[in-house]
Amino acid sequence: RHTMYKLDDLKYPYDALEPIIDKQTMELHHGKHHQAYVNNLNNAIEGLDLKANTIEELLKDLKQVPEAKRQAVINNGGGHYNHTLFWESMTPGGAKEPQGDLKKAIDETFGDFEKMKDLFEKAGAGQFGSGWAWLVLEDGKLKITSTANQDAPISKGQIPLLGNDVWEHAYYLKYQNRRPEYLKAWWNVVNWDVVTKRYKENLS
Ligand code: MN3
Repeated sequence: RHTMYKLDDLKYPYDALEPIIDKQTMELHHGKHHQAYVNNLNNAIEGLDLKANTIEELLKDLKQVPEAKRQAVINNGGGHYNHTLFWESMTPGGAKEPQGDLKKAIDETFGDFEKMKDLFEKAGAGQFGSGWAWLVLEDGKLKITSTANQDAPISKGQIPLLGNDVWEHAYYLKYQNRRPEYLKAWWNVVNWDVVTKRYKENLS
């Protein structure tokens, strides 16, 4: 059995996140970079007999992928999964703060929302080279972390709630070398409704 992955359209136009993320960056990031991860993932798994039906099932159990193809699946499957979560976590004019139980858990874990954002920005700024900053659930607890390249938290048993892409392709046209500025501005386009929902669904 063999799933072909595809790139979904964004739920908002490429210019919807202006001025925080510019239209050209969105066009290239979604239409070229993410599309390339999907294409390369499909090439990597072509002809393989995999148990996985979904990208989550694939990344949670990488041992099902033959060793010769595994790094390509980590890179491109992770690229597909991480970016899908990234697009879904942003919207123009979304809820600007976490709500309800997630807000409570953030306050209990990090002190308050501002401290959580600060830790997240530090994780993103401190990730050497390309990678991601994350808010994840691990053993039912919130945690700020980062990953290199396209490594996906779900491959380490963590559940990603929110991730920001700190590859230069995500911000360089507008922010150039100023990654910390991009990380700070990015909060303006995060959709906390979606993150709060993801938290509820995964806490069980
Ligand atoms: Mn990217």
